[in-house]
Amino acid sequence: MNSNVEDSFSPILIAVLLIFTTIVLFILRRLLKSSKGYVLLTGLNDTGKTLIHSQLLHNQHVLTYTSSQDNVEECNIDGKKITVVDLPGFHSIRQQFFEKYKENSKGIVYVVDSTSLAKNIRDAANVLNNILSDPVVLKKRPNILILCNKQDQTLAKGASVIKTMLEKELNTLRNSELNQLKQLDSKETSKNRSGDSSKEFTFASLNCKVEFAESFAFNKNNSVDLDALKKWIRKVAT
Ligand SMILES: Nc1nc2c(ncn2[C@@H]2O[C@H](COP(=O)(O)OP(=O)(O)OP(=O)(O)O)[C@@H](O)[C@H]2O)c(=O)[nH]1
Ligand SMILES: *[C@@H]1O[C@H](CO)[C@@H](O)[C@H](O)[C@H]1NC(C)=O
Ligand SMILES: *[C@@H]1O[C@H](CO)[C@@H](O)[C@H](O)[C@H]1NC(C)=O
Ligand SMILES: *[C@@H]1O[C@H](CO)[C@@H](O)[C@H](O)[C@H]1NC(C)=O
Ligand SMILES: [Mg+2]
Repeated sequence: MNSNVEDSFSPILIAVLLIFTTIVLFILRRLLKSSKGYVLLTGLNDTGKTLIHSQLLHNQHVLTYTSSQDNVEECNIDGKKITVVDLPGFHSIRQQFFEKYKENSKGIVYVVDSTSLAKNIRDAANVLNNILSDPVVLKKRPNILILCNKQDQTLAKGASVIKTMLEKELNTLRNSELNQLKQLDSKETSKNRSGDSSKEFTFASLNCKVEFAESFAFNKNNSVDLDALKKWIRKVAT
């Protein structure tokens, strides 16, 4: 009996065990790596994404220009290392960069310029709607933060006003999409489907969690307020 047990711990068995353990560890590491989540900074151009990213990265005000590239950096958010991606907001390249990162996003920050939202409400709602109705987003349900930036400006609208404005515009947008679908539908099948156009759109009715926060990445006194954003990032990326 005893000699049998000793036999089973032969060098060959130990070698096999070692190889097996190595393979398991290797696979585990790959799995952990691929589930690593990004926090994305999205939104229209000129809303402040690149400046926010620079402030998160090295607490620094930089001169920014319209981005044509993605900025992927590991940021130290109050002692925690999290990869934050700054995406270009220009309309013709916006989508292709979002496609690149959406699969691996744990959190999506939608940055709004709180001083010019009234003027850009159509575009702002449209781009937000594209994110909210993206198949990958619907499936993976990342946390979403609508960041009302440039709060240092006196004309900036507050988060609750911005929430109402976006809900109203998203409601209009979704109803007109629904009506177009209905028209197509009635032409093809002459069925009378009851849509839910009577239901007003609210962020609360969505499947994923949407939160709102205010920030500024710059002001005349060289101060910033990104506390709410940092708190949210820490919460989401753990
Ligand atoms: N007053 C004020 N200005 C800001 C703030 N954040 C950004 N800006 C300014 O807004 C302008 C646009 O900022 P960017 O960070 O380049 O904007 P972006 O979202 O990266 O724009 P794209 O790269 O084109 O998508 C710059 O002149 C910034 O200095 C803010 O909180 N307050
Ligand atoms: C932002 O993009 C729009 C087109 O989508 C353009 O008209 C506008 O000039 C751009 N703003 C800046 C500051 O680049
Ligand atoms: C289709 O529904 C509308 C109201 O939603 C109604 O007025 C209309 O009569 C219906 N048509 C048919 C063919 O059922
Ligand atoms: C900026 O500084 C001035 C005086 O140095 C102060 O009166 C003002 O309140 C400050 N503004 C902000 C937004 O901190
Ligand atoms: Mg930029």
